Amino acid sequence: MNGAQSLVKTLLAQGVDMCFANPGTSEMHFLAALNNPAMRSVLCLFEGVATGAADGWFRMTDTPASTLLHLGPGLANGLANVHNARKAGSGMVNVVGDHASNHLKYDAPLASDLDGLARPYSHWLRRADGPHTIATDVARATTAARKGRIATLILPGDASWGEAGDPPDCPIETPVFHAPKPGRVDAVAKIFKNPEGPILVILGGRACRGEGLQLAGKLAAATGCRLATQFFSGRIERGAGRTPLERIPYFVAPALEFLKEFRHIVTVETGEPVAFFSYPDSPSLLKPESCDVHGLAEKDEDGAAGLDMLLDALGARTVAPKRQERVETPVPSGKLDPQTIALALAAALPENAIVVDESLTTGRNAAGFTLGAAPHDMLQNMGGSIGFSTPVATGAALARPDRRVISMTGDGSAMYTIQSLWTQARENLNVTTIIFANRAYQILKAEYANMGFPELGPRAAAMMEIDRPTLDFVALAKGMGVPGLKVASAEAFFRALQKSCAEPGPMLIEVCL
Ligand SMILES: Cc1ncc(C[n+]2csc(CCOP(=O)(O)OP(=O)(O)O)c2C)c(N)n1
Repeated sequence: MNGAQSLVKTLLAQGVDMCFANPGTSEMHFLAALNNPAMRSVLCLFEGVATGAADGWFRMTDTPASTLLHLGPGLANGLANVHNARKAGSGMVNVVGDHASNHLKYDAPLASDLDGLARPYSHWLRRADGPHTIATDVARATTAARKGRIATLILPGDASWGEAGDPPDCPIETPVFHAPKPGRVDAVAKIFKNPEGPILVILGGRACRGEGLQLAGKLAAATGCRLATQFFSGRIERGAGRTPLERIPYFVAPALEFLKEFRHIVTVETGEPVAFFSYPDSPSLLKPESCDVHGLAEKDEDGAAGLDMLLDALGARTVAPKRQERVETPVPSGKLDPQTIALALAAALPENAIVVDESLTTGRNAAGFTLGAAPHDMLQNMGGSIGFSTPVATGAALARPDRRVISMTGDGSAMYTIQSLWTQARENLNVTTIIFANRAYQILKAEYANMGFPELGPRAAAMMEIDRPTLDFVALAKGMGVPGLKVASAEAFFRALQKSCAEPGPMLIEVCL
């Protein structure tokens, strides 16, 4: 058994059976080892698709995927979506091939400071010493990744092709998220007993779904506190029957307005709300000065356990949770605008869809319209690096082939990682890609004004308009094997959505705005 075979065998033994790959010469032994039928390998035509797909996979399985990346440049191409995954707490095991150790000193064309590139983005980083230690390296990497961390294993050619012997048995270590200390819970319970004003509980991480969400629903029902998320969340379970969560607005002025009434903010697996960007004469922290922030559970703690302890302290464990009613949305008609788009989505959303949201200006304020839609999961970009939706949708669809994935993206964002469509066609994935084609980096125009510029000069405007030449997304999709439709009215959008959900496989809808 060589090092690469030992690596694949250990990944499988550790429960990692998916590899998003973009290989090169230094990974040929790894490729050969991927012939193991237990390991599913999926070719991505850009490393940012591979790392984004690994993010989507983790969000829907709570288990890491591996990626196969080619030396420093391959990793560099994938880093933007590693950044997004890191912010969302999505673990992955990046295996990055490198030159054999004795070749590095010659500074061959693809040699670079690979360790230096990987370090700031990796919670766990190791360069394999040799074939014999690869199995234990992989077991440690997967342990870190299962906890939602970025693990990067650099695999020099000689470690890959050298004799490794049988890999040792490395038991799977189940990740442990500790409950918060009782003293912290007691302090929060005191506030609920004597609040001196309204309380907002902000949920993040794993607390936005499953048990955590339900316990938060009990807390809201028992105490009348409001429940919210930050503007972006990794994965929220929402829709009819789920505990509804409000959303703190994106821009500073409406966020200040939203938060101004609260005397206390209690955070669960997240921090206090901060502005996405800083602006001249505008605050970075969004809560009012008179508001106190209390951390019930930190990001790497068990928020559900904290909420359960809090409910116990308040004697409210048996209260029925607050739940969202089903809202039947009539099919909208007429012009396409953010509201009719959101209504069409709410009307067409199938049960248990996975919505990946990079809709930017088109969908920014639309989330409220889908609160009462059929139950679904919502995945959002927590790292702000665009080119997120199409790869994450690809990974989510591979993770949950039984569910329809609705990937919503602005036309500018779509162009970063559009080749995800090719992987979706090749793997016949149930993804509906919706492109909001407003032919501009629209959000940046608003940000330009927010920075205080009264007028948009022609040269600055040209850097934010993507209308010349006109991007034909249906043609692009066709070229990658994905059927597509252009729509120009709310009814046509609804019908296209319905059609895409009724037929297996990928489809693209270009929403002409
Ligand atoms: C990697 C990266 N590069 C650049 C940006 C800056 N940026 C933020 S939004 C945006 C344009 C988004 O345009 P589009 O997806 O069409 O959405 P719209 O604003 O038109 O709704 C850009 C370039 C970014 N966030 N990430």
